Amino acid sequence: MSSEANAKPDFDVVVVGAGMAGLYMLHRLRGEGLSAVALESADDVGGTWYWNRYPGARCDIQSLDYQYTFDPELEKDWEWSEKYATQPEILRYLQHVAERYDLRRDIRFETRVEGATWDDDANVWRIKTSGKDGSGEVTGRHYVMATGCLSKPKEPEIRGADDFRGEVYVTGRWPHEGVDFTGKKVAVIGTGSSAIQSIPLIAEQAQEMTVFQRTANYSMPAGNGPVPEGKKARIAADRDAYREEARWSQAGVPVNAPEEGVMQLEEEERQRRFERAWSKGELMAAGEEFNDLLTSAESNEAWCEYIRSRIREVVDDPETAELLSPRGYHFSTKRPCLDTNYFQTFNRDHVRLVDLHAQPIAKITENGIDFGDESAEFDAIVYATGFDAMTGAIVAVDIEGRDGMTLKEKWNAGPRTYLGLTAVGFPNFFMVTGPGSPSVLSNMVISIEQHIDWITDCVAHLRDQGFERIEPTQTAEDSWGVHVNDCADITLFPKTASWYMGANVPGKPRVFLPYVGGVGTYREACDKVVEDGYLGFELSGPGKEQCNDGIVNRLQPDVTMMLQMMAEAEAPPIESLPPEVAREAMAALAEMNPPGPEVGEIQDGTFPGADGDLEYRLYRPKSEGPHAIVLYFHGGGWVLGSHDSDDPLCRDLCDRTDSLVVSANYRHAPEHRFPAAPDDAWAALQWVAANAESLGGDAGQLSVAGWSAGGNLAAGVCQRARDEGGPEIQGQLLITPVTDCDMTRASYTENAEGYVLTAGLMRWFWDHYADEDQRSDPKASPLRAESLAGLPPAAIFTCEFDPLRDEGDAYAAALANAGVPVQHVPCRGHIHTSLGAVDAILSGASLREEMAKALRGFQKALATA
Ligand code: NA7
Repeated sequence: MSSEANAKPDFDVVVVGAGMAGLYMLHRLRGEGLSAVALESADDVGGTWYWNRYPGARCDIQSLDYQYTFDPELEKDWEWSEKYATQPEILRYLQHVAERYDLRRDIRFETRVEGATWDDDANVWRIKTSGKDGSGEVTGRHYVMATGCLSKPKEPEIRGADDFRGEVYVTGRWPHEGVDFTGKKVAVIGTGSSAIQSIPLIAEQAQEMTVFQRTANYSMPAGNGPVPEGKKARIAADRDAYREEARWSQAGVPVNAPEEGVMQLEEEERQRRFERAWSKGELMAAGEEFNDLLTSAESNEAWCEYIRSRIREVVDDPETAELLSPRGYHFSTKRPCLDTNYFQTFNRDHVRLVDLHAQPIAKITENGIDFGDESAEFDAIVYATGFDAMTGAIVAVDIEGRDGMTLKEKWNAGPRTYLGLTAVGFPNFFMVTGPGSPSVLSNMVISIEQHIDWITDCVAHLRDQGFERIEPTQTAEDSWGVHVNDCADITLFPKTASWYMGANVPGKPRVFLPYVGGVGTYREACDKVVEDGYLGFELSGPGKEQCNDGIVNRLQPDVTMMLQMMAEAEAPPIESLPPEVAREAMAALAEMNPPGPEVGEIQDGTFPGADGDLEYRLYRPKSEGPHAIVLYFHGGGWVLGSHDSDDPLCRDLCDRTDSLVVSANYRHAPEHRFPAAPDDAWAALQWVAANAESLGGDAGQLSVAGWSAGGNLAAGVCQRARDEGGPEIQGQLLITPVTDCDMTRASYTENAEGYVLTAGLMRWFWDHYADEDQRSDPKASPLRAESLAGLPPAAIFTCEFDPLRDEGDAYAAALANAGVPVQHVPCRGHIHTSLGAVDAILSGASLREEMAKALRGFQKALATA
């Protein structure tokens, strides 16, 4: 399309939608002196709350939280009548907002957007509309889709749906005049949130009601009633603090952060908390009691079973109760619900539940529904079958970007965005609560306000700085996608075929759509992007260009969380402590770690070190022996640590490899400086090899492993065994090992501070451990060995944010050069301490499995040799 360069568009911003997002967008833009129009297909404001007028439609975030927070005066002005407001009340609220801020004058109602095309010469969006005023075109410098996450109802996808001659209703497009079901035979298809809210009320009127259920849902009693006084008082006491807490919370509502997981609690306490969560009537109540519902399948299942027990209590017929009991997916991985008398409704004689797994719908006929071997007649069918969530409404409009590609084409294999706000190829285009942002996993109002504020500030900044366009870089978009997946992958969410995964719409790519890292973390990322001069964006305008390319979140999400917790604890740096105090601190830290998996047996004992007895701990698998043996050396810079500090990792390796793990201690510096540790490690190797059988192991299947300084010792014993003709070692697993005393490598500078193991701490370790002139001895710096040829196969794990990264990489490269089979695993987004943090750093779990695989591989090599 050609056009006059830099033509002045009709508006600074064209917004699609006049729901909760569109209204606030208009208000903010006006405040910044930016011209804007909102295009809305409905004849009034309200969005979701305009369309979803089915009986029983309510919010299920408390009204005191589910409201705008941008203006304290607006809050003072409005009183909610219930804990969970009904759709009519929320719609009235939004109409009140539209009036209060005189927003309607900037909204074109009954105007549908047919398509939008970016004019790359003029830097404007050309938006084609149709509607009550005929078809037309509006141009805008910026184009904002404020179309909502759940606004495009999903097609029924049931054969014969068009044949039915009776009344047809879709919950998401309910008639404004309401529906009277009195005396009617009604079918409801679907048992999601909309169905669960509407079924009890439709049943009040209907003569007969049949509910067709494909998947039972986890639903808790809403306990609706007057606005809770406690919450009201809390907000009244310090409104600003409360709202600010919401903005930085996990889900946009201030909640208590629990410290315990479900299974950590005694049965009685667990039950007490289950009951408290159940009776609270809040979606997030269980999350306030337990910290691992979204990460531990076992914990989640315990809560699910509790919910099932409550369903059984309510539903009279045991078979119906069982059918209504959700199974086969984790709580919260599909949107859970709050209800009022939902399960009780199935005790009514005129209400029937059909299990679609046992009796699938064959087709819809003129008069009713054929399912299983039955044919039933209905006067009305209600589709409560959900939405083409998060992306549906956005790609429903043909949005054509810079290179003629549509957003739909770009998202063919799943949505790709930067921050869930913008997309490469689509300059000056913004999505409110788009895929890749917290959106549906949060209190939408808080997320909407955050996005609108960000977009408005951005557009104002561009104007003030003389920029005409903004577009994210490919690096930024790609790495945001990686980060969104990293966050999802440590939760149970991706295990369930839900609409969060796009799984409810046939043919839709299976991609986890929202950002699960939390509202606060997300806000921090968005703020950082701005603070860093629009990191990851290209900005340009007449005579000027700017691009601060980069990545906003490079650490694994749980590593970030761990670092934040450590920063909050404000513990003194280890290198500032005397060794004995540092050891106590490390032991205390180890006590706080999750214990790691159960193994068959654990035995403590002593073995003869190079200069006196030393302790070891043996981990025996549950299976029958004899087992392959892994001799393990703990980390701690030759100064700290013990078989206790690395206990969870040893359990994990034992469990995953089905090998006997012997964690052998060694003397520590500064009391016993170099070469005490390598001498003890050597003694341990000989002792284990000589006593393999009596330990229950197979001497022919002996590998060594170690983390950090322990990796250094493991590498060292491999060299010595080679040089001294045995014992034979099948393989070496080196986890972020120390391999060299050279502290000038780039990783020492890049990761000098902020990632637990600091450059200063490494210096402290070396100073305690070895004299300068001893450090280049291969026993201290295995990388400096004259030759690395003939060493056992190695698996080397190095972490991106570790001062030791480069020397681990160098050792892997040097071994490979020397002809040693090497598996080198660079661990993206990890720090020195993350791999051993079993059950604490869940993003390390797949890497721990890789380690185990490597160890098993060493054994297999022998078996097939
Ligand atoms: P949901 O939560 O997507 O629920 C839709 C329901 O309809 C769900 O039980 C589906 O079963 C069922 N469904 C969908 N398609 C079919 C077909 N073809 N046959 C039978 N059953 C079907 O949408 P809602 O409107 O209830 O709630 C949406 C959100 O709005 C809610 O989470 C809140 O955030 C507000 P399935 O589970 O896919 O097996």
